[in-house]
Amino acid sequence: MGLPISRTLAPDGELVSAHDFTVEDLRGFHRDMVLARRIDTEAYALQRHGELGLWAPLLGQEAAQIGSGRALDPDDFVFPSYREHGVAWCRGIDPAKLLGLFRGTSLGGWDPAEHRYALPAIIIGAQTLHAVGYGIGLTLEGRESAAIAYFGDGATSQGDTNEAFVWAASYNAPVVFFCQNNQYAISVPLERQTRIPIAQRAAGFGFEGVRVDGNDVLAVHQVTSEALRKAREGGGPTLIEAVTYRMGAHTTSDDPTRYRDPHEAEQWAERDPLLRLRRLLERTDPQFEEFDAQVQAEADRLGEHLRESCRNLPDPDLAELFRHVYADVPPELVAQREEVRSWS
Ligand SMILES: Cc1ncc(C[n+]2csc(CCOP(=O)(O)OP(=O)(O)O)c2C)c(N)n1
Ligand SMILES: [Mg+2]
Repeated sequence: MGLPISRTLAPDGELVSAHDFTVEDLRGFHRDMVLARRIDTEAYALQRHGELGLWAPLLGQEAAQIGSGRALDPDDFVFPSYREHGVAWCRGIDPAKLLGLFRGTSLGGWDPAEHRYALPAIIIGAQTLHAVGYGIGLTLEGRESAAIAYFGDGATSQGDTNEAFVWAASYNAPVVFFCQNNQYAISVPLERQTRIPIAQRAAGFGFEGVRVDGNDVLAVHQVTSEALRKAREGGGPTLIEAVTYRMGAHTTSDDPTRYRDPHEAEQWAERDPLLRLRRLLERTDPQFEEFDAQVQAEADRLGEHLRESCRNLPDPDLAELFRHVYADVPPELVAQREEVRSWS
């Protein structure tokens, strides 16, 4: 039983199936993954220094996010959850803007329409419905672009996600459901979510499901490009299950040593998405060392930018909390807002 896993680049850096990426493409993936990891480790450290309230690390999921994020056309629209910092990077969002949300200084931080990247959904699975609604809208307007929803393995148990699958199938919506199966929903392991591979569920809803090695940036890019192309051309939805691993904690408030066997993390460390592309490039690109040095210097500058921007984020006006809720603010809220204002 089960679907095969698409793979192009094996953990040891050997190519196991064909691809038509140029050396420049491969270098681009390397650069993006290194920078995505730097955004993540830098933000994690900022939280530990008390500069952020919380951070949801992407560590280990760089290939899933960069491979899929770089497959998007400018006009496609992303509906993310809270961990997709690498996809946000691909959409041209200054990572310093992601920090505002986790520092509590911003309710959003960017214009979703400008970047075609919605604000993160914290309600598990809710964004899958938003993506389908948007996708149906695309069809009604006769536009040839696609929506993509990012969610986790745990989200597949959520009612919203299953409703989104039904609607997407019924309306043949141009939506790619991109599930990062990172093996855990906080402390709950994958076995508790499903008895069959997640991708296999798509068949029951009436559309295609594919499994891909989520730590193989090349295969993820290939599979996502194909699903997006199909969606834009009227071929309907696809569920992609990117099989990966959350190498870090669920968030900075979580301690995975309480529920995970440390050997498991060691095994996955060997399948590190950055390491396998590095192994390929070291073997095949004579100028890689020089290029990599430039990327590391760029990562250092990005880290500095993040630390500096984080500390300089302006404190919000607390009364902002009362905006964006009612068009006409009711008198009791006006009274509360004025009380809050009087504190500062
Ligand atoms: C509707 C809802 N229920 C519960 C939560 C609490 N919660 C936050 S993250 C999470 C686990 C989600 O796991 P998964 O979908 O695998 O995504 P991951 O965090 O692993 O990326 C839960 C249950 C929530 N945010 N929303
Ligand atoms: Mg998960």
